[in-house]
Amino acid sequence: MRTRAAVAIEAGKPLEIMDVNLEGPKAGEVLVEIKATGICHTDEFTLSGADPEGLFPAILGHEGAGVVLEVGEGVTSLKPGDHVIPLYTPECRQCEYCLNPKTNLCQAIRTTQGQGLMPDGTTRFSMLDGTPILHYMGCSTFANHTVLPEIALAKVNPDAPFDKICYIGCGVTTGIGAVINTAKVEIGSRAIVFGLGGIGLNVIQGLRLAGADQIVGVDLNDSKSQMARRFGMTDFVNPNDVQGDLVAHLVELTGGGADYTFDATGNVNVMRAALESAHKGWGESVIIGVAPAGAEISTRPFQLVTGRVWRGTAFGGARGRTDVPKIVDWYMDGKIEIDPMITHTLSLDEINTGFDLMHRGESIRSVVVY
Ligand code: NAD
Ligand code: DAO
Ligand code: ZN
Repeated sequence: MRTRAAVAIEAGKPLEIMDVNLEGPKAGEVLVEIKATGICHTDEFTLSGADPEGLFPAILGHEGAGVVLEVGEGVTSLKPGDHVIPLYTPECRQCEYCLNPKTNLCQAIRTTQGQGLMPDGTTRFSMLDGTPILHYMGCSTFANHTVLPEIALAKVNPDAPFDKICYIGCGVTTGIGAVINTAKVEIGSRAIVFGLGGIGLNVIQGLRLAGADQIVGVDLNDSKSQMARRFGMTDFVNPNDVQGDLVAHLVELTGGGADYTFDATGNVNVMRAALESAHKGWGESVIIGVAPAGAEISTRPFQLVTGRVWRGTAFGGARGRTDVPKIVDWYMDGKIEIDPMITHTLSLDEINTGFDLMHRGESIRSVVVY
C-alpha cells in the first residue's frame, strides 16, 4: 500500500513529507493506522545527527497511538479494530530479560530494531522509486500507517483519545515510571527534578502520585515553572539566579539533600549536580536524559562511598504490554493528567513546526494528528 509520511532523508535537514510504499505485515507483525503521534526530544536528537545510532533515510517517531488494520500469520493477541500504542521497548515475555523482574529491556528484537529493520532483517518502507527507508526505534509513527511486531504493541482502552494517549508511548510512561518503577519513591520523600520539559513534568506528576512532600524543579527557563507548579512542583530553582554553588543551594533547600533526584536534561554536568544533591547515606539519583555521543559522566567516587546511588532508566522501567494499558486507564480515571501538556496540535504537513517549537522552548508536547 501507499501511505503518507514525514521522512528523515539525512541528519540536520527538515523532514520531507511524501507518499511512501509500505508492505503489509509478515508473520508475527501487525499493520497499524497511526492516528496521532507526539514529537519527542529523542526524535530531535536523532534528526540533528547527535545520535550515534541514527540511521538515514528513516521514518522517525516513537510516541504514537492508532488502530490495528491487519494482522500477519500467527498473531494471536491483537485483531483488526484494536486500539494500540507502539512500544520502542517491546515485551516478548519469553526472553532472558523479560523473565528477570529486575529489567524491562526485552532483547527479543533488539539487534534488528537498532538497525532500523523488522525482526526478519528487512524494512517494510520504501520510497516510490524503490529506495528502502528504515524504521526507527521499531515504531516509525511519523507515518500514517506503519508495521510493528506484535510484541511491540500495547492494546489499550478503545475509549481513550488518540491525540492524548500517544504521549503515554514515551513521555508520560518514562517520567512517571522513573518515579514508580525505577526509584520506587516513598510517601513523604523529598525530590529534585532537573529539566521541566516533556519528561520532567511527568516525573513531577509521578512524584505527586507517589506522595512526595517536597518536589523541587530546576530549569534554566523560567517559563517552565508555571506548568510544573500545576503538576505538583513545590519549589523552583533557576540555576542562573543562584548565587554561588547550585548543589550547595539545593542541599540546603532540601534539608541536607534530596531522597531522590532525576536528570531529565541529558546534560552530563546536570547529571553530576543531580547525584551530588542527593542526600548523603541514602539519596538516589536517576538518569533519564540521553546525553550526546561520546559524553561521559563523572563524580568523586566518595559520593558513592558515602551512600549515594546512581542509576538510569529506559522507558521508565515499564513493561509496555503490561504497564501501558494501566497508565491509559489511570488517565481515563483522572488519576493522571495529560491534556495541559499537549501545547500544540499539528497536521503531518506542519510537523517541522513542531521541531521549531521545541528548539525555541515554546512547547511541552506537540502532537501530530493524522
Ligand atoms: P525537553 O527539551 O522538553 O526538556 C528539557 C528541559 O531541560 C528544558 O525545559 C530545558 O530548559 C531544561 N534544561 C536544559 N539544560 C538545562 C540545564 N543545564 N539545567 C536545567 N535545566 C536544563 O526534553 P524532554 O522531551 O523532556 O526530554 C528530556 C531528556 O530525556 C532528553 O535527553 C531525552 O532524550 C530523554 N529521554 C529519555 C528517555 C528514557 O527512556 N530514558 C525517554 C524519553 C526521553
Ligand atoms: O535494550 O539495549 C537496549 C536498549 C533499549 C533502548 C532503550 C531506549 C531508552 C532511551 C532512549 C530514549 C527513548 C525515547
Ligand atoms: Zn523479551
